[in-house]
Amino acid sequence: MTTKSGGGDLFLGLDASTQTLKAVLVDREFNVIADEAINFDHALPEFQTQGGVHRHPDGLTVTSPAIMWVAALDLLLAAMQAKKWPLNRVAAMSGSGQQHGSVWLRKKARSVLRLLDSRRPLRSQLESVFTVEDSPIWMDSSTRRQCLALERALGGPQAVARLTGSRAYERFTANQIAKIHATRPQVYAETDRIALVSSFMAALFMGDYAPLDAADASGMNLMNVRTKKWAPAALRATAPGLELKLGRIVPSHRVIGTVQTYYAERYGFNPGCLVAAFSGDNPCSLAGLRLQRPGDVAISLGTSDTVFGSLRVCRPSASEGHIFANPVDPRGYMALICFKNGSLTREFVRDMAADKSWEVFARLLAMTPAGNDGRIGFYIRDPEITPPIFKPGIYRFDSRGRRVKTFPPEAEVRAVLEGQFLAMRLHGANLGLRPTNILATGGASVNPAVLKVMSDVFGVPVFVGEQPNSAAVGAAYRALHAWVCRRRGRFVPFAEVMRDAPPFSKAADPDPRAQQVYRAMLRRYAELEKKLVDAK
Ligand code: XUL
Repeated sequence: MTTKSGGGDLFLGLDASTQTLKAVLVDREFNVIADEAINFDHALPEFQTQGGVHRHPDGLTVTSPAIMWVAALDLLLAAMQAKKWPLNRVAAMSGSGQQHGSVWLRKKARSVLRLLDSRRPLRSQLESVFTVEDSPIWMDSSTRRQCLALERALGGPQAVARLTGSRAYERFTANQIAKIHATRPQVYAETDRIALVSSFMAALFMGDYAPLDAADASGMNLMNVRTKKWAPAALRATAPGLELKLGRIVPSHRVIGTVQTYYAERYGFNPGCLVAAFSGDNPCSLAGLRLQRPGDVAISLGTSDTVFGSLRVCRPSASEGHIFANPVDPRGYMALICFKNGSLTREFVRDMAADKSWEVFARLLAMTPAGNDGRIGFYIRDPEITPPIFKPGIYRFDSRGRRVKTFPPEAEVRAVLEGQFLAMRLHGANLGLRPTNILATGGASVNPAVLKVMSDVFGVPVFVGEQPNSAAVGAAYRALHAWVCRRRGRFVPFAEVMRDAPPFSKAADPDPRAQQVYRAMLRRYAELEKKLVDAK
C-alpha cells in the first residue's frame, strides 16, 4: 500500500449535484477508469425528495435535507468498496458541489468531524450536527426581499455586481443567510459554521471544517471578486458576526488537508491522500472541459443553455450572468450565463415547424441562407432571464423590424437557432467572453445542423467532446492540478498539467461569408431585444 503523503497515481473527483452524488476515478493519462453514482430519490426514498429536492408550498422555497448528502456518501463509499476501487492508489481528491446551497452546522459538528468513528457509517454520527436540517439550495427563489435590501445597502444592483461579480440573486448564499437570520434568529445564533455544499463535502473527507474555495465563494454575493476576500460591507448588510461563521477563502488549487483516518480505516484510502479544495459545479465543469485560456468557451445545450468560459478581465454586469473567480487560475476569472429557453424551446419549434423530426429540421435549415433574409425571432417558451423577457411568446420580426405573426417553416427553424446564438454572443460579449473556439456539450450538441449555425453565428470553430460527468471529472483534474502544484512547490499553470490530454474533435467550421451577415444582424438583434425588454 502507498502511504507517502500524496503518493499514488490516481485522482478522485466527487460531484454532489442536485439529484445525485457521483464519483469518478481518473488516471495520469486522463482516462476515467471508474465511475459510480447514487441517485437521491431512488437510493434514499425515506427523504421523499423529487429530483433531490423538496419544493415547498409557497412555490418559491426549495430545500434538500443536509443529512441526505451524508447518507449518500455512505452509500457511494460502500459501492466503491464493493466494486474494489483501488482507493489506496488515490494520490489526491477533490469535489464539486451544486453552487449557492448552504449547510448549517452547530458547534459540536467540528468535534464529530474530528473524531469520526470508523466502525460506524457517517450518517448516524452526523445526524444531530445541523442547525438547519433542510438546506436552502440554488433552486430557491424566496429571498427577493433580502436581495433588494442588499442592493439598497450597497448602492444598487450595479454596485453589488461590481463588488461581488453578480447583482443580488435570490439563490445566492448571502440572501439565503439574511433570510434565516431574519426569520430564525435563534437558529442563526446557534450556528457555528455556514458551509457551502462543496466545502461541507470537503469537511466530511478532511474531518474538520474546510475552507471555501474562491470560485464557489463567488456565488454568495459576499466575496470581493477581485481580491477574493470577504467584502466587509456585504457581510455587514447580510447578518451580524458572519465572517467567523464562514471561515477562510483559499485559492481553488490549494491542498487543504489529507483524508481523515476514517477513510483509511474503513475504506482503505491511502492515509496520505491529499484533499484539494472542493468547488462549485460550474467552476469544476470549466476545469473538466479544460477551458483554461481566455477565448475557450463552452456552450452547454441542455434543458436550459449555459455559456461559460475563462476571462482575464473582470467586468461584471448587473443585467446578465455572473463573474466568478477562476478555479484553475488564481489571477483569472470565469463568466457564466444561463438561458432558460434551451432544448425544450428548440424541440418545440422542431415539433411545430419540422414535423417533430431533426432530419426535417436540418433539411429546412439548408433551404435558408445565413441571416435568414433579415428575419429575427425571439422564442420565449419559459420566462427568460437572459434577456429578462418574462412573458412567454414568440416574437417574430421581418427584415425591416416589423412584428409579423408567422414565418415559413424553413425560416422558423433558422430563426430559433440564430436567435439563441445571437443572444449568447451578445450577452457573452457584454461580460467579456469573446470565443476563439467553442466546445459544445449537452444533449443537443450531437446535432450537426445546430452546431453549424452556432459556428457561423460566432464565426469560430466548434468542437465536441465526450465528457458526460464534466463536473466530477473536473474535480479529479483539479485534484491532479493541486497535487502537481504541491509537488513542485509552486503554482503550475493548469494548461501545463493538462498538456497531454486528448484533444477534442472539431464538429463545424464557420463559413467566412457569414461573418459580415451576423455582425450586422447582431446590431439589429440587440436593438429589437432592447425594445422587447423595455416593453415588459
Ligand atoms: C449556477 C446555478 C446552478 C447550480 C446547480 O449559478 O445556480 O448551475 O450550480 O447546478
